[in-house]
Amino acid sequence: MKTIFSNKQLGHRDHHELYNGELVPGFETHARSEFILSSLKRADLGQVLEPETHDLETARQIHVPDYLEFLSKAWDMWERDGRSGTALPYAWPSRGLRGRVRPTSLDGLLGYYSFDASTGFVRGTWEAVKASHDTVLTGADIVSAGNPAAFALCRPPGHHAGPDFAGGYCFINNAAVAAQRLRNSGADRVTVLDIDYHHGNGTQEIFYERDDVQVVNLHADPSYEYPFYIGAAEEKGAGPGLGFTVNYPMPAGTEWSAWSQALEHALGEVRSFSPERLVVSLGVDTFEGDPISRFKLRKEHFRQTGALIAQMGLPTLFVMEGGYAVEAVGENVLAVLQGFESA
Ligand code: OKP
Ligand code: ZN
Repeated sequence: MKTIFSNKQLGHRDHHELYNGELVPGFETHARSEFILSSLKRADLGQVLEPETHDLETARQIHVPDYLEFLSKAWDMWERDGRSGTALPYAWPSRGLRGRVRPTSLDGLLGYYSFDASTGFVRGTWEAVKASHDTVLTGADIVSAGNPAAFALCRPPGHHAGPDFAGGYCFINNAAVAAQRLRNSGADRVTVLDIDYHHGNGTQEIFYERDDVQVVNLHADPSYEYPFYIGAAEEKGAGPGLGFTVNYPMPAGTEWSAWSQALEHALGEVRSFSPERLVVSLGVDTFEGDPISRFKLRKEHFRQTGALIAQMGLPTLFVMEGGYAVEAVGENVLAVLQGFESA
């Protein structure tokens, strides 16, 4: 299977995030993609291609244009203001605040267009975000061209980014951009299957009222885990989208037996939707050694996951999301992709 990746995606680096009351080096490091690349190359999984350069037209179908505009300018505004470090917000429009009025100052805008303090900007952030977006679009086009599968090695990840907000290390929602692109290329129904440890709140929100993109999430129960306020089983979509969002929240300590049962059930839901294309939001932070997660999957389980997904027989685009056990992330991702290919 072909992998798409650009070195520009490494330029989002040396950023910090708020964690346990301190600013610490971001868990979402550029080293993650380097470990993944070296595992794929060592196993000779297939060619690694540079993405084509794309405009933001598809992204504008799922994100608010002024949000995209802000992403492209946030760091420049920060620097022009004489600031250094990581551009992070410290105030958000919450319950009781209007939140509908767009402020004019940089600090106001940083909070207006985000929901947490783990998603900061540094000098190379926008170039990396744009390249990650180009990577996923190139991957979607490879699948549309008739390839059975492709791997968009996205970084920064995307599934927490909503129509007009960043969060959870995510800026542009790569998987959602891909799903929209596949729709534009003629697929009537597309499924996004999100197997990252964290709920893909951004993807859910983007497609919540649509019946053409099914969104299926397997994740840590938000009643104890980030992103906390979304991802319950009762959330099933709204309006024409009712029934096209499916959530499988799971308790801390979940092991393969329970996780794989949820996956089999989820795949049944996908089958009854009968999509023409599948986008997999691939996080391997369900790994037992992940530093910020509490599930217990191991490498052999990632292999089986890939094989189960392959049984769907759908043209599939894998889109990289989370996974923070940096030295294991390459092998775990490789296991999913090899499991898919060998099935
Ligand atoms: C992104 B993805 C440390 C706590 C966790 C955000 C987690 C984002 C996960 N600040 N912060 O879904 O893997
Ligand atoms: Zn995650």
